[in-house]
Amino acid sequence: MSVTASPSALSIKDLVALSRQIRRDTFIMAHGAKSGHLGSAFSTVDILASLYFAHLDVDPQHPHDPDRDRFILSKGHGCSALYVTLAKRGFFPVEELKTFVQEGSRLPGHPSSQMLPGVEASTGSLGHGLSIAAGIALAGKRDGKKYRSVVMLSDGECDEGSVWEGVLSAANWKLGNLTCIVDYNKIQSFGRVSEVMELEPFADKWKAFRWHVQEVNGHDHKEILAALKEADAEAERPSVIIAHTVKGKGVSFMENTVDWHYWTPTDEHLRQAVEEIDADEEGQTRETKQTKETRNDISQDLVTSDGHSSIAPVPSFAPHQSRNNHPQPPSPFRPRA
Ligand SMILES: Cc1ncc(C[n+]2csc(CCOP(=O)(O)OP(=O)(O)O)c2C)c(N)n1
Ligand SMILES: [Mg+2]
Repeated sequence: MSVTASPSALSIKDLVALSRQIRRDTFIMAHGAKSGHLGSAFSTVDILASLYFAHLDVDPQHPHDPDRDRFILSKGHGCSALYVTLAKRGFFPVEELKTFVQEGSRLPGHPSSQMLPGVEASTGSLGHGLSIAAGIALAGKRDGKKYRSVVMLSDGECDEGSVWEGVLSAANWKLGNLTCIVDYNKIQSFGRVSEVMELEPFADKWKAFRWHVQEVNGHDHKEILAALKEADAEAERPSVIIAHTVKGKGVSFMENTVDWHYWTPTDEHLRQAVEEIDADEEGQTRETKQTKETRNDISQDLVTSDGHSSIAPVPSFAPHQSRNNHPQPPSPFRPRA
């Protein structure tokens, strides 16, 4: 293949450090833009870091290389973490993260493949990513290409009937070059998955559709990478990786809460989140030199010394506040104990 794999030999320790930076910068970016869906973004971070920095065969300098691996974030509402990951991987300038959801930006609240290099499909309307990825995999198989097609779904998205048409079709076409990751964070917009639309026995459903099934801790980079590798080895069956995750993972007040699907962070939330993430960095893992070189850290640009975001408010978005600045849900939507 002409494309180059991710920066080689990023250790698990590096990936842990990188994931923390992605969380930090995603929070800062969303705060500056007064944007929600942070819980959704945070459950995907360790998977995105593993994919883009240790697995996918992509080259940011040649984003349309016909032999590249494809990744589709079907749960497009969680795109803030994808944008930060793509920027850190070199698909577009890190500086551009400051334009998130501004008028005329290439970084809207749901990602568009027409705008930004590295975004393979325009998503946001849930239920379509798997079928798009299956179509890409089918084309690759017919053309004798070696690339893989990888897609990430959310668990609430699996309520869509179209997902199961894709599941049925992919097995029928023996798409061994297709990997589907489900971000199984157990929460959807206004409630817990088990209360809104139970998915269990989830793994058995995929098995019944003749998929190769693995379950992992979606915050354990080692497990994620091992599962991605095992999926690659499947010749005839499409693979699903059911990733058990925590919505809002990494910031204590967001973790496993329904509220943080839509809530937008205040200055105080920003201060607390950055403090927690930084404390985690000092307390747990030291960054290696390689990670530092890879990260193109935007944090210094986006945060002033008192911990506040330096992203300018977005005046042009004021008339559309309801789209990106959802009111905080009333108490009935508070998570149940
Ligand atoms: C077809 C469609 N219907 C409804 C929505 C509105 N919507 C946005 S996110 C979401 C569900 C969020 O829960 P989940 O799918 O589990 O995603 P998570 O944020 O937990 O990863 C819904 C219904 C949508 N984007 N697309
Ligand atoms: Mg969910």
